Amino acid sequence: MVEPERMFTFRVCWMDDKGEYHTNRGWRCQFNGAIGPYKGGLRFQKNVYEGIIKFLGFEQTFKNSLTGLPMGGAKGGSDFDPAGKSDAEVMRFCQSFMTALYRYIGPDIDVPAGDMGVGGREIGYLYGQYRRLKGVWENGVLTGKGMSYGGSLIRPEATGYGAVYYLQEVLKHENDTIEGKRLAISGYGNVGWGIMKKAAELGAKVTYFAGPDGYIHDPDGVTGEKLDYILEMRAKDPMHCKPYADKYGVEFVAGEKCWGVKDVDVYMPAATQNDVRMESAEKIAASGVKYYIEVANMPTTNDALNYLRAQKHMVVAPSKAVNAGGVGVSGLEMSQNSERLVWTAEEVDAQLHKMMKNIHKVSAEAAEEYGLGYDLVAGANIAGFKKVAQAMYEQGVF
Ligand code: 2IT
Repeated sequence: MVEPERMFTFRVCWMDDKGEYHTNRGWRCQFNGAIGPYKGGLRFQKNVYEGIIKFLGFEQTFKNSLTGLPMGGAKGGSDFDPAGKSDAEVMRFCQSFMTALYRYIGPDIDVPAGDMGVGGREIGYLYGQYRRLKGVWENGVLTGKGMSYGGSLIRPEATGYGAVYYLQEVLKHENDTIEGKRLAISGYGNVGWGIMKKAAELGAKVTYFAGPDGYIHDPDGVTGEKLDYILEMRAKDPMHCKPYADKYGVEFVAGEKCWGVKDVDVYMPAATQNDVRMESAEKIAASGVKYYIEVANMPTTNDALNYLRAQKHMVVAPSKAVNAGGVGVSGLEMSQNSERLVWTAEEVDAQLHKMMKNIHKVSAEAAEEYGLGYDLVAGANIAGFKKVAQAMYEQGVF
């Protein structure tokens, strides 16, 4: 189970707008296909290498199992750096990437989606090339598609919304509610933005958020038109959040993360892996804040996570459960594609909500069953593992 079923590397050559050629590396890790077609995102980021794709594929296997839907685990991507690239350059890169990958994927084989650096635009170019090469309408081959060719409503918001729904379940367990809660998050990408929006809808607010250049403290919370401004700011320059502070006259602390601030109720790292290391974990524990809800894939280093889990006053929730609503709605997109139907936003949102409640429930029950108390980290691992292990045993050694 710790060995990927297969993992491959491929060359991706593309031409920039000046007519110069570039060569990047692409990867796809088909980690485990015991419970369904391989499923997981593609990440385009300069720092990507095999190790990142492999850990993401491993985590994806158990996350997908937790959703309750029939999806195996996979991950892929490239060390292509999308920063500063034109639309045409991104298109040519995506076309070349798909030319290398299309033989190995399909609606019943492996279904990629987005991750960091891969959004609706990239999925569109990737799908266009797949369709051109195969000459069939198989839109179930990718998820995160645009609504004009088989996308699902709520997919862009699903990860952030799901994370807040999961948080609500944790609060309920602790006889607490979401109203009035102040959240400190990192990241204001697709996922962070979804958290901001859903939190505001439910009477909570994100009062701190961190970006690559530092963190923002907005005591009134990111709500209303500020949510639109976040999108605008990100589209212009994804590396800086300081413009938010300049526009709204709030505090900006350069070069720091908001881990350790005391005037919040919940921490939600929603940026990227290894965001919270031991030094930050110590500050978080000392702050007295009770809830530490991971959102990004493995945002906490192992030592830091063990340290936080050992804090008696804290409740810690793991990313593979908290962020599973993203791939969960990808699973719903696959269902819609095979039914040739489009569900309403209300329908998808209701399914997402139900899924997140169930993930929390089966995690809490699994931990309880093994005498571990309310240990959501262990519970998610156990619950996710069991189904995959069962399927592997029943299918025999191969
Ligand atoms: O980390 C993840 O779960 C994703 N990037 C989403 C994967 C998917 O197939 O929707």
